[in-house]
Amino acid sequence: QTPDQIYRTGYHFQPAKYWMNDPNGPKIYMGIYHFFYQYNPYDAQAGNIVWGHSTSTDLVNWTPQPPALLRSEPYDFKGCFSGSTTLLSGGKPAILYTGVDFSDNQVQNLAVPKNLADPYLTEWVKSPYNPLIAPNSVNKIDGQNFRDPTTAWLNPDGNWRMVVGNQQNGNGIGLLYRSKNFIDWIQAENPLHFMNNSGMWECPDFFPVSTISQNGLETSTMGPNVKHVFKASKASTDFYTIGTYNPNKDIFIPDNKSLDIGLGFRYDYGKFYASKSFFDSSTSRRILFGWINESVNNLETNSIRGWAGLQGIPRRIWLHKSGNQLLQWPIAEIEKLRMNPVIEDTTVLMPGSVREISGVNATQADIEMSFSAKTLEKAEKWEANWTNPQQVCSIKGASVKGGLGPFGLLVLASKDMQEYTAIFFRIFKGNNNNFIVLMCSDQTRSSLHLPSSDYDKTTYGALLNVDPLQEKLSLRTLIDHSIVESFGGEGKACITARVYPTNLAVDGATHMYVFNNGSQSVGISKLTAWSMKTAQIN
Ligand code: DQQ
Repeated sequence: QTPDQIYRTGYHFQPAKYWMNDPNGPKIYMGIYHFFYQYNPYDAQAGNIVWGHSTSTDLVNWTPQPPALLRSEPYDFKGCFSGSTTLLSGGKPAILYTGVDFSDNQVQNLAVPKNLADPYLTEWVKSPYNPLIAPNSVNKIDGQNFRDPTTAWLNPDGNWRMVVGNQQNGNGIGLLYRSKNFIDWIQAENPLHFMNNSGMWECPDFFPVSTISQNGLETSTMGPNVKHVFKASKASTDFYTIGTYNPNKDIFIPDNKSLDIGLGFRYDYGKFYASKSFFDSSTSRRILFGWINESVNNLETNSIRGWAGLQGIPRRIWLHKSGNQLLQWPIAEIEKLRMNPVIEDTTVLMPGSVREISGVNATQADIEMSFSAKTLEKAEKWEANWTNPQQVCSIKGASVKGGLGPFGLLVLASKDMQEYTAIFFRIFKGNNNNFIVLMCSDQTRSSLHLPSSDYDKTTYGALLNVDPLQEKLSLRTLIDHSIVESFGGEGKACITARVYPTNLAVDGATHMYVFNNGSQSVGISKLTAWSMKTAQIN
């Protein structure tokens, strides 16, 4: 392995080579999972974008297929940008995608399988009616900001609906369209959702969630016990908001205005963008894919490596029983890659202690654990001016001595612990006798041999809605060479980081530790760490 290939992952999705960005149109058809992605077939940089395509029977191992959409027509000659698939009547798949035309305008197009009897859907045919929707002098849509059609849903009035991302005067907008035949689309008077001053909304996603079950719902499901989720991607972040969709009035109203797009929950507080969900009818789950980009701004590096961009482990998503937020968890199938578990019984992490978890392949692993504190006496005070958890994580990194925490994991660490990526919690006292739980992923001691000028080493942070007096504080972390993907509080907050550890180059030089830098001891219950097998990916 050349030094640069050591960062290639073992069980995260990526093409055999070159550049990948957004996930597009995941779905299941005739028992086969299909995954499409924004792909540059010539280079490890963004550009020449087509729809790459792979298939799978388990969402873990993937077989490459020929690209589904190439740049071939005047309406998509400059790029086949993001979009979605919809299963039409009789389960027939259809792709809606954005084409960048000869004049650099973004237009919406349709493609359908050439042969519906082929479960691998290797060939796609572009509609003779393309472009279906284009900016013009009547609709006055800005052709630079008009892209990424959602999966369509069937309204009780018998017409399809779908949303296209847009921006007008700096306001983020989800334009709503209606169609009877999936070809003629009429713009609704009002957008499905918008937010002033929120910038271009890329890759919108709109789907129902059940209020009474963890099962996913087919995208057109409406009625009692159903809420809707609207997601928009902006400023390198995927924001979602939960609310009510009224199909008669065609409006979506968030339950809580203060948790609207840009203000409230994010799918991930690290690297995870342009995500797309789909309903897996074979297992009744809603599953989410998201793009994890590189941390490097130096384009030469991507070229030398010959690849750039990964997908997060597909996540099952469902509504938390509070109805306030979603929960996310790596799909269960990934657990079949687990081997040689190292199990630690309940232990206490004394103040200032560090303990190695040995016997695990520390470059390709899956760890689950939970922490508990007997008393919260030493919890520090949460300052009133701390409004941004990410900032608090930056001020109070893993190496800062605290009260209750920081405690957590040091992964992709060197033996001397000069280099590591730290995922940790910290519990603070709020003003109303409440507790505030902070989850952080600290990259300041990661990728030590690489300059911060070229590498993004941002520290990430999120607040976790967990009551440490009543509940255990769980952490699951997936480590895969250059990815650290963490799920806190049973999936209430996720943080994904990309790092390029120095020590990975040396066999067996990578280590993993649990640590407690607080002045109060914490208990660890149920720590299990597995080495992960390598999946067959493309
Ligand atoms: N990536 C695509 C666009 C989308 C953006 C182009 C989001 O369709 O808006 O590759 O990352």
